[in-house]
Amino acid sequence: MPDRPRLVIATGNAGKLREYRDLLAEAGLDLVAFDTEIDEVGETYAENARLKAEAARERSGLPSLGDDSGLEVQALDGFPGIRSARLGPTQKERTAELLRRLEGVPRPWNARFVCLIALAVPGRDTELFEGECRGEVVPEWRGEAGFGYDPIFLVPGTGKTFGEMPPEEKRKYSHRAAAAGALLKSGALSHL
Ligand code: ITT
Repeated sequence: MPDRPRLVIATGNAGKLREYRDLLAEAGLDLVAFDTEIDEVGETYAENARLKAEAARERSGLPSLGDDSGLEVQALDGFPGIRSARLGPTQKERTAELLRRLEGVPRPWNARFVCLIALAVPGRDTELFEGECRGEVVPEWRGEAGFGYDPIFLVPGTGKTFGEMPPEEKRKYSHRAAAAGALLKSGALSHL
């Protein structure tokens, strides 16, 4: 059997990597994880996703995918947004810090998750794909599935947080699944 084309997933986040292994399975690629540890100095998700993907492409010489994502709470003017990974040293602390900032703010705490994927292939212009998922932040931690803010993000109409959903259910709604779906549909992975 011929070798499958390789695609670098430029992340140090194990939760993201797990999701890409599932979401991109149908593309038949050999996914390789590589944490570029670059400074996320961009002012948008798109810029940061591009920085990650292009750094991985430069260092590996291989097609590379960068993901920049975050949670935006409407009542906090979109905070933490692109700073979602920087609210504290552990996810428990990041979640607690977000809930602390929401104390006294009337509910519902409408929010959305956003995911930007950058695909950087040697010899090609970098391409961008976006996905979002609208929902509500809840004040108590519910469930242990997924990663990040999943246990406090309630998905409308399901009665469940992402933390209470198995992976196959989260992928029906998630911002990352939407972005990965757009990437697959574009055909950009068909000829790597
Ligand atoms: P890499 O940059 O190495 O990929 P990171 O965790 O630093 O990993 P980001 O800068 O894109 O990634 O930060 C995204 C943060 O947003 C992430 O750490 C989570 O806290 C949160 N987040 C993103 N997608 C999420 C999801 O599907 N579920 C829960 N939280 C998510």
